[in-house]
Amino acid sequence: MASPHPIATLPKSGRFSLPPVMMGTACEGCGALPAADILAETLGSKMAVLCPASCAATFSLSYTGMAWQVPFVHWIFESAPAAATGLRRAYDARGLKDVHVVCFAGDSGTADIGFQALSGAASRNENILYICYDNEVAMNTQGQATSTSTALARTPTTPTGASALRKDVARIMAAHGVPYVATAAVSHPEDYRRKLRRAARVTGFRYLQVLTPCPIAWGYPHADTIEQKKCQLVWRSQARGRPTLLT
Ligand SMILES: Cc1ncc(C[n+]2csc(CCOP(=O)(O)OP(=O)(O)O)c2C)c(N)n1
Ligand code: SF4
Repeated sequence: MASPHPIATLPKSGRFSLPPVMMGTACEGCGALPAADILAETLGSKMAVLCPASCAATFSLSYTGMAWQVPFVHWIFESAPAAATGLRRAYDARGLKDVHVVCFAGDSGTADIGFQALSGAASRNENILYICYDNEVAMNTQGQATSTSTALARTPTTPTGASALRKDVARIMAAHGVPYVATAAVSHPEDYRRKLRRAARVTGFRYLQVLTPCPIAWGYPHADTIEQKKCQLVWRSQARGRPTLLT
């Protein structure tokens, strides 16, 4: 049934041009869509994107087309940073050093199964931009808890509440000594844009974690994704538990 509310999250940049919600590959109000679209708009054509298995990988491709207007790789779940390393080397070997190689991965692909490859790439200071879009669950497989789930969040694998220990990947990346680490939220698009622009000026491993609400997992009306209050509330409550790194 058509929503009575306008969809605030349709891609607009022209780099991420197919409207995935209309293709039925992403849900209306998905917070990861504006995160992808703003990335495409900000970095433009000098970019190649790599997604491990996730909702983003799913809405990036369909049988009939690809949402990204730049080279795109759909990679296996556990090793996106390793694949991005190879892609970086391939571009460098061809003299295309100005092409940004970007991993766009969910929080489970980042903090859980992909963590070893992430830490390896960070330790080597690979020249890639890693973006973790954080919806705090493994949503492509129905919302299991991840190690970034909010404490006490009820999910199919944590019916009585997720662990009180939440993995702070941004701080762990900072502890690797990489040149750029930041957090953002799609409720604050200007701040996210600014951090993307800044990350684009840095050489070496860059980590940006962007909070992307998921109306299905979080259980709020689809049209509210960008509503400042909701995101801010989540953001602030997270920051209370563990100071958030904002560069
Ligand atoms: C080795 C392996 N294990 C499990 C899966 C199934 N799988 C695909 S996507 C996914 C969850 C992804 O979660 P996240 O990275 O948080 O992204 P989201 O789906 O929330 O966008 C899982 C478990 C897989 N593709 N490969
Ligand atoms: S389930 Fe959530 S994260 Fe996945 S496409 Fe739908 S809204 Fe986006």
